[in-house]
Amino acid sequence: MKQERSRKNMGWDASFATRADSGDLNVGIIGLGYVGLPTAIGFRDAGFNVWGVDLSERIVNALHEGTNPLGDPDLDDMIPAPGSDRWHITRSTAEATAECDVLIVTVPTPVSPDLKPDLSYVESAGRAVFEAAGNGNRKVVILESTVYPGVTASTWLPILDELGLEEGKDVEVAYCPERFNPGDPNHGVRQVARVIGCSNPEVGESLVHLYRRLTSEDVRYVGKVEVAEATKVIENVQRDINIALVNELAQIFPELDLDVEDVLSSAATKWNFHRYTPGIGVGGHCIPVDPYYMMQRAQEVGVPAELITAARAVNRMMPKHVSGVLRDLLYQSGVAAGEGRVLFLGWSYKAGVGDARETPAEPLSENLKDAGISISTWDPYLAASDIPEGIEVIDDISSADGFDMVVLATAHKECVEIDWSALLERMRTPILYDGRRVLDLDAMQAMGWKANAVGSPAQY
Ligand code: SAJ
Repeated sequence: MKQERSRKNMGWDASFATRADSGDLNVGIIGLGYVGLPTAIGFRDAGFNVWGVDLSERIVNALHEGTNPLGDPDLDDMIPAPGSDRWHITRSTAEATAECDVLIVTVPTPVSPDLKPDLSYVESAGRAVFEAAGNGNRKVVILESTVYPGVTASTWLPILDELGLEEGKDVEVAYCPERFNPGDPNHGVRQVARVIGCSNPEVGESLVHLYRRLTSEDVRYVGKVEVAEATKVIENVQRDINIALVNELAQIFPELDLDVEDVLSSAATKWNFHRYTPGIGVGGHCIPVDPYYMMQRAQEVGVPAELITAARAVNRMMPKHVSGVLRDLLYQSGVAAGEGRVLFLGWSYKAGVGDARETPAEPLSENLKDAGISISTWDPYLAASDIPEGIEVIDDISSADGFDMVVLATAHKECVEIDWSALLERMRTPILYDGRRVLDLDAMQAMGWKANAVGSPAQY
């Protein structure tokens, strides 16, 4: 087993690429969340000595016990056992910075309640690293969090000036966007292509060697930091716009007595038609967030991001649109205002993961509750504590009884595969609404459900 190097004052030098190729580097990961923890595990699995840093005592204690502190079940059996070699977990950024050649910052970049980018985590993590970087070590500091072009320079370089640190002498700064896909074992940190931006091409090219050991996919140096920053944010902007298109079509086609899924499936026979699926809304901490970064940057340079803004508005309004359709279905089926009982199958923002961040189920339920409708939910991936106050949590789907409508809010496999005929028997009113377009509506209608779905003409 390779002996861990005890060399202090680590950092970049001409041997960096060679050391990266042999795994002979100490790599620190700052922020052990949905991206940082898999990244830390990935670098350790790739043979590097890893220091993982998180401010959360809960996360650090769980990892010291060898347990998974996150809701992603894919990580359950990937957490190194206590005492594993090349695996150091600490709450101290300074300790990791002193021990590491490379510090990778994977902290959250949320948007504030007024939908402005919140860069406070990036700023504070960078400051903690730079304060401990020392002089002359050329510590490599890589930001992976999703930002917009210019954030690394505008947030970190002033700190370097304040601390009297110099790029190229005391630190090297780079940007390599995370492309981690929660709940998708085929696109983990070891199976996704990466791009690296750095103002110093020699350093940038040497970092290709570092990430080539992490992932089996393409890794390339793409030029200055801003190129890599822009790459990631537009990847998710494009996705938001594409989803907004099908969500807008899902509002138009039922008025033409057409099912949007029939039209989309037909259009998908064309070689370059990209298939997206309408839903109750767009959740998560990537797609509904990242466009605001691009919008902010465009506004700063005086170029209106009209399409990006409009698409974001369509997706953000989807839960409100769907709640109007659901209320109409209930009332048309004789359910008196203020008396309806609705069951959400799934609450998570995405199938196969236990993550309620920005889930559209929340605004949808709030709109319905405002109309006096009571909401219950069953989500096998979430704990009761993940569900907001005022929503009844069902632990066992076979106990669900007396509802007027069931909404498939998240296409978890477990939700799609429930015993639909048994549930039908226990419904007070047999209204079904497929919010993720994964059910066979004809089969459900034949079973006895009033089978409805986002983008499908109403069945009363
Ligand atoms: N959604 C739709 N219709 C679609 C696709 C998604 O309504 O056709 C909804 C989902 O239900 C969810 C939201 O959009 O509420 C986001 O879904 P997502 O599949 O984009 O999943 P995320 O948010 O986990 O996005 C991540 C992103 N990965 C990174 O940022 C590294 C995204 O870039 C990936 O493309 C995406 O995973 C993926 O491919 O699954």
